[in-house]
Amino acid sequence: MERIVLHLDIDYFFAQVEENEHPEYKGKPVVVCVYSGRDETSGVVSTSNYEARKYGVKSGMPIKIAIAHLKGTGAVFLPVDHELYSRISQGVMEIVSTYGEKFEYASIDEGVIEISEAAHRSYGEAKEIAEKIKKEILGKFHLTCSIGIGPNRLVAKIASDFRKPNGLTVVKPDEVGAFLEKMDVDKIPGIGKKSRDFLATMGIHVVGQLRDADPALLGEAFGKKTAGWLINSAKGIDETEVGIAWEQKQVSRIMTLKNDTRDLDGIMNSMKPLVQEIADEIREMEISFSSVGATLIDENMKTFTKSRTLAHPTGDANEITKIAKMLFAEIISETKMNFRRAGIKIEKLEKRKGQKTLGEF
Ligand code: TTP
Ligand code: MG
Ligand code: MG
Repeated sequence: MERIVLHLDIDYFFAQVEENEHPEYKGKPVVVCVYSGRDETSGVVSTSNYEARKYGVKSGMPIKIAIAHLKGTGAVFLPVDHELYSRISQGVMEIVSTYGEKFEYASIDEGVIEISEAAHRSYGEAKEIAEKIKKEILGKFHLTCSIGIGPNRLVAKIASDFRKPNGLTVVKPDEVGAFLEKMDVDKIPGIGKKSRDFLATMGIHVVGQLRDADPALLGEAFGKKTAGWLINSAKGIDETEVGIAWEQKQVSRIMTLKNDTRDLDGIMNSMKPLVQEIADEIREMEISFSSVGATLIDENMKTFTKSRTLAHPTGDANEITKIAKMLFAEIISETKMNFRRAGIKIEKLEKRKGQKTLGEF
């Protein structure tokens, strides 16, 4: 079955948040820094706004070099405020997660959702969903982001990076080949500087060349498994599912109800297969959770979300049903409309049995 996947990446995330916090910085180069504390200007650039990037400032660059690039521009240098960014990140991803069937928190400023069903397998509808998401994030958080839509996670991610800032790029299945062909090979996530340089020695610079490369030669150079992955990626093939990656901080499922309703038992009945899917993932990933959330979206597409933190982490799926029911009841009691979509999520995930928590990865 063909899928439609949407990848969202917030534009110059930390710096954009700082611009919102300090409107007086707008228009100036803004550089967010990780200070090492050795002396006043030692450390590296975390990120910068687009004004600063015009002067060649980049993530990972020593702060001293950024200062030199920006001399005389009135640039602002700030320390990172992780707590603030992570709070805003969660708010944004909460919005994103309600628009598709499966959601994955891919990084602090990236979310992936599968929208095959939400978009009725139509790329036109998928694009409308993307526009709505952008509008909601701009309205609620004053942040712009860039979105890519494609038949899988790989293509969607590359597409999200294609036009930045405030981009929206849709790549339909029959456009994948032409879309990737002329890109430098390091546009493929996972191909870093080392692989890129090595491929260059084989005369492979762009994705089309990688796609058409001799599998045997690539196998000799990279090993069979990596070679297979390289060629598949160059063809734009990626079978990985949304919502089962390691780094995710929540597992969520959402669906459209058969009829618009505010009947609690009816909603809970519809939730059974979703809870089952979440329970399967809990088992597969050997995780426990300590927060459960419920989302209802009414006839006017207004979203209501509530969540509850447990006293102790658990892996028990019955807890999900119990708490979700309570949360749905609360939302219903505080509203008057019927609901069109309903969803459940678990958060604050940890590996079970004394294994590392997800946060440590
Ligand atoms: P990115 O999405 O890579 O970058 P960005 O959001 O700043 O810019 P854009 O997406 O518009 O190109 O990273 C997200 C955040 O992660 C970024 O705002 C700061 C942080 N970060 C670092 O701290 N160090 C790094 O080297 C990178 C790449 C990002
Ligand atoms: Mg970003
Ligand atoms: Mg990012």
